[in-house]
Amino acid sequence: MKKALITGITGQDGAYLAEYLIKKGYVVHGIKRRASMFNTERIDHLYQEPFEENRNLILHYGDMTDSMNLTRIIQEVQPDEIYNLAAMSHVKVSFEVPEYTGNADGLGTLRILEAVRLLNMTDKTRIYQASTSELYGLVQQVPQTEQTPFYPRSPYAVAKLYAYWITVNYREAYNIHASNGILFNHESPTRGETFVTRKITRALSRIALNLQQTVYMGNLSSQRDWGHAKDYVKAMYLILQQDVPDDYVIATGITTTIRDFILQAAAEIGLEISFEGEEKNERGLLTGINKDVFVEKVGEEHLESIKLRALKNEQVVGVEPAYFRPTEVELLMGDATKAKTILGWEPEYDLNALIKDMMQSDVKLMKKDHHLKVTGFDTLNYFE
Ligand code: NAP
Ligand code: G4F
Repeated sequence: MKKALITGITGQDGAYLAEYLIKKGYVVHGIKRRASMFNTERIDHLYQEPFEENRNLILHYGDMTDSMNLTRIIQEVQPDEIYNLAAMSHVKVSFEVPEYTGNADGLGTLRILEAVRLLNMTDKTRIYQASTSELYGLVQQVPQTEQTPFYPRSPYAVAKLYAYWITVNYREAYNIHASNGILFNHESPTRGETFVTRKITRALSRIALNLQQTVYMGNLSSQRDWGHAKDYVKAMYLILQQDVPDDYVIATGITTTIRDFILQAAAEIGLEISFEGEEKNERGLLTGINKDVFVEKVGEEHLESIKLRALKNEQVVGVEPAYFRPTEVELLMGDATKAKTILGWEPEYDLNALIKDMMQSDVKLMKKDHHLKVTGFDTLNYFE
C-alpha cells in the first residue's frame, strides 16, 4: 500500500485529496494543527478510531513553522508521496500577517524539501507543491501558461513565489521528484467561508431565506478562472504519477467577473439582480423573482417574503472599501494545455455545475439556520 502525507489535510483541498487517495487504496497521513475547537469537520467522515485495525487515515499534530516536528513526522511516516497543501491561503489576510505568511507558506515548503533531503529519502519520496495562479499577479500575458513570467502582488503570492522556486531548485540540485501544480482558483461546497465564491453562495442563500438583507463585497470587477476542487485534486495526484517531475498549470480557460458570478449564482435559485452605480457606489438590487426556479430550489414557503422584497427593489449587494486589497490581481485566465496533453487531465465541472453544487449545498445548510431561527432551539432535523 502506498503512503501519502498531506499537509493542510483539514483544508478544502486536503480533505478532497485525502478522500480521493483513500479510495485509490492509499494509507493517508495528515498533519493538523492543534486548535481550541474541533477543526476536522471536512475530514470527519473519513476518520477512524485509533484502535481500528487497517486504518487508512492517520493524523499527526504539526505546523509548517516547526522544522523538527515536520522532520520527525516525515521520518516516522516514510511517505511515498508528500502533498504540501498547508498554507495561510487568504490573499487579503496576508497583507496583515506578512511575516507569518512568509514563514508558513515560503519557508514551510523549504522545511519539507530539506527534511526529505536530510533523511536521505530523495529516491523514495515524491513531493507536490501547491503553487498558485496568484504568482502571475499583474499578468504579463493572457492566458497564463507555464511560460508566463510571474509578477506577485501580495505577501501571499511572494511567499508562494519562494516556495515555487525552492521546489524547482531542489529538483535540479538534488534530483528530488518535486513538482509544482500552478492551480487557478478552485472552489466547492466546503470552500472557506471568507473566499469570494463561498461568501456569495452563503449570502444569497441567506437572502433567499430572509435571514440576511445585504452582502457587502470588495472589487466586483476582478476576473477569476474558477474550477471545482474535486477536479483539481485529481490533477495533483496525476502530477506525482509522472516519471519525470515538472510544473503544470491547472485551469478551465474561462474567466468571469465577481459581478457575473453573483448574477449566475442568484439566477440559479431564481433571484434576479440588477447592478447600478459605479465603484464604491455600485449596488445590486433585487428586481425580480423567477417563481418556478425559486419554488423548486428554495421552497414555496419562502416565496411571499422574497416577492415583497423584489417588489420594493431592495438592495441586496453593496460595496465595502474595507474588502479591497492594497494591490489587486485583476485578471486570471489559465491555459491548461500541457496538463491536458501530458497528464490526460480533464475537468468534469464547468462554472455552471460548480455554482449549482455550491448553491444547492448552501441553501440546504442555511435552511438549518432558518429552522433554528424559527423554532429557537435545535431539533433532530438540524443534522439531516
Ligand atoms: P485552505 O482551505 O485555506 O486550507 C489550508 C490548510 O492549511 C488548512 O488545513 C490549514 O489548517 C492549514 N494550515 C495553515 N497554516 C498552517 C500551518 N502554519 N501549519 C500547518 N497547517 C497550516 O486552502 P485550500 O483552498 O485547501 O488550498 C490548499 C493549498 O493550495 C494552499 O496552499 C493554497 O495556498 C493553495 N492554492 C489554493 C487555491 C484555491 O483556489 N483553493 C489555488 C491555488 C493554490 P487549519 O484548518 O487549521 O486552518
Ligand atoms: O476568493 P478570493 O479571496 O480568492 P483569491 O484572492 O483569488 O485567492 C484564492 O485563489 C488563489 C489562486 O489564484 C489561491 F492561491 C489563494 O490561496 C486563494 O484560494 O478573491 C477573489 C477575487 C479577488 O479579486 C478579490 O478582490 O474576489 C475579489 N473580491 C471581491 N469582493 C472579494 C470580495 N474577495 C473576498 N475574499 N471577499 C470579498 O468580499
